[in-house]
Amino acid sequence: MSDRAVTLGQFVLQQERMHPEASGQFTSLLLDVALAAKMINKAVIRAGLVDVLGATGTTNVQGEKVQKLDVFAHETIMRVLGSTGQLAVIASEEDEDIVQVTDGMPIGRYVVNFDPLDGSSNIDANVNIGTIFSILPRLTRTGRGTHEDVLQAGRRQLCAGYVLYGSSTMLVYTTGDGVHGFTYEPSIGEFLLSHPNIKTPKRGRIYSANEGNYAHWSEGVKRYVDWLKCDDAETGRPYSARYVGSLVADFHRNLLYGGIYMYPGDKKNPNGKLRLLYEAAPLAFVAEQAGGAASDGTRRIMDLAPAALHQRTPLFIGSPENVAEAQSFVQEKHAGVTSDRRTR
Ligand code: AHM
Ligand code: MG
Repeated sequence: MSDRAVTLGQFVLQQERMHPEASGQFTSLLLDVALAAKMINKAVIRAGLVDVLGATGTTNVQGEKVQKLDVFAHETIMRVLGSTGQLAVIASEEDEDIVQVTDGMPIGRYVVNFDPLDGSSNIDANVNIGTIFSILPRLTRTGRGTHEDVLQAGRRQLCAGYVLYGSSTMLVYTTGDGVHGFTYEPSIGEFLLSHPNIKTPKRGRIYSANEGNYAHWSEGVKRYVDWLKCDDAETGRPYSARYVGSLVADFHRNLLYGGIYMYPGDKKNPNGKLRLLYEAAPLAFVAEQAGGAASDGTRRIMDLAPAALHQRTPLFIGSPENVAEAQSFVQEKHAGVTSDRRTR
């Protein structure tokens, strides 16, 4: 590790010099994402103070309108990215339809899909939440961007990443050349390189799932989770359960420590809960670039071609050996634990 602090801006310029095929336009788009992240971070860290500082109804003491944080995050990203002239179209988890560039504004070559504030159930409890983003090249050639531009398979992504609002705020991204993490230093307003070239362990001893859904899971998923809890010296089981309930937080911890996050389909929701475009595909790009894997149980997430904007997908993501094991259970190729050894 060098003893010089490197800002996100310096780092992306340096990367651009090493990879001249990356255009300056694209670099500044990534910096715009970082700018929106700083604005959202400012709101997130003050969220608990809204009542203390005397908000009345929907207005705070400065007479400003108090918005729900997820709406604020959505509008901030739209405002920052929507006016740069670099985008053809934007899609957000918070918007039912795509958002095209306003009439009269310059139209760019890129598409951004994002989840403005993921982990919504944790917002009011001061628990980690995140922003997830995915940048794609547009497919159509002229005019404003369309659904076709937004609905592209994950492997077409140029850049993807997330911002984690936590004990420190971090921005982690990949452009297909490794995964790099930056920690926000609020006193200078910069993201500083803190985790260059992140590699995830081949196998980890953490599993993250909402086990409250156990009764609705398929036999394969039940057997897999039962198996994770059995004693086995060779694979280091039983594994530890860790579940924040914010995908970005659970994913980030497992990326660093190794392990698997899963949100399988179940009897009620065969495609699970998570969205392919805004959650699964961008994190799959990051996972793979860190040496990990991401699957829907049978297929690679990056190969899934979305048919609808808010399409959901089952997700198994993390260390490659763990994900491969999960797949073999889901596909019923692994017998797992016999019924008398089942934990329930
Ligand atoms: P959200 O986009 O409404 O926040 O939903 C996605 C979140 C993920 O962050 C998290 O992993 C998952 O939903 C938690 O779901 P559950 O509460 O069913 O465990
Ligand atoms: Mg979400």
